[in-house]
Amino acid sequence: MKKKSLPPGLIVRLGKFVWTTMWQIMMSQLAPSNKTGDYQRPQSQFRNSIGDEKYPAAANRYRLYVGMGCPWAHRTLVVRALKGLENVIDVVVANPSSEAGIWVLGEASEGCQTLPELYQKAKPGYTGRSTVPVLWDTETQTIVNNESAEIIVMLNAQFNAWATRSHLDLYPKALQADIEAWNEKIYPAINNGVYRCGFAQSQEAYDRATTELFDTLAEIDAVLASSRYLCGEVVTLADVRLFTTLFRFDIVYYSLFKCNRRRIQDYQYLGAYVRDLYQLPDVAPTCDLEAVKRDYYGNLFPLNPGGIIPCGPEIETLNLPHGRENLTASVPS
Ligand SMILES: N[C@@H](CCC(=O)N[C@@H](CS)C(=O)NCC(=O)O)C(=O)O
Repeated sequence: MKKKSLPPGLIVRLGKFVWTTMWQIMMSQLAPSNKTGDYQRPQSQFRNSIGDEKYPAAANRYRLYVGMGCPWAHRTLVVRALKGLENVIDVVVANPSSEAGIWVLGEASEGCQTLPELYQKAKPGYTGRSTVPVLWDTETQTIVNNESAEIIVMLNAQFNAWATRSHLDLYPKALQADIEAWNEKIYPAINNGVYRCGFAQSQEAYDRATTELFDTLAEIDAVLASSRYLCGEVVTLADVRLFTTLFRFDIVYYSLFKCNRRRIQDYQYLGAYVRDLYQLPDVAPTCDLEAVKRDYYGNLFPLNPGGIIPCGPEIETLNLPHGRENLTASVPS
């Protein structure tokens, strides 16, 4: 006897409806968006500073909690490396748990196993997101700051008494206006822009984000034709902030976030610029290809439900000569 089955059109319609509804619910958890479907990143809530009366600069008092896949946390690791603060500020690495959707500490720390526990310890009843990076004060047992843009300014200036590269100023007074102008352009269009592409919940939001992203990359590529770094001859925090996004671009944003008009290594100047930054002293060890792939492909379920981690790309090309030395002479040594 012939088995009765549902008409195929109905199965497809039902499947699509259930799948799309689930996708929208999960996306709104993962990525809060505004009315037009644009991704909006929540504000960081701990905004104190090293140098305040409560948090004086000191060696081996403050600690960073980071995730190796995270571009925001990566900024803090790059500045710590460039300044030579490895023996001054300790690092605890957290890993994302795909089941629980939280950061789990690689080693128990301050009596906590997870990042949400650490946030609760800092502020009982805290209801915001528990994000990396975190700058932690071991003395008062609290979070000093959880905003990467501010943490890197502190790491650049407040620990020079102990830094092995204290002479390197990544945020010099004379360039601050220029650096801030770049930051204002690069954050929405590139740093957060790639997330706006990947987390877009409508075609219009995606189109807007990709247009802005690739227009800004083209603009920067043109500047880098004659300028070694964004603000001229010296590497600054603006470059660090751009670098951690560009390092991930061809690895995950190009494919997973659909930023696939062009790869960074296909740009005439941006490709070499990324190699230049990657090859600065002590920066390469902060770049963890496997963690980036694992953290993005393994944990953003609505974007990659099968959890398959792709085999590529190969990134050995980052070690190839960049040929940008002739643009200037001043590189941190
Ligand atoms: N504004 C923050 C953003 C940090 C951030 O969004 N970190 C992500 C990892 S890449 C995170 O920890 N997300 C966990 C969550 O949102 O629950 C910064 O730049 O420090």
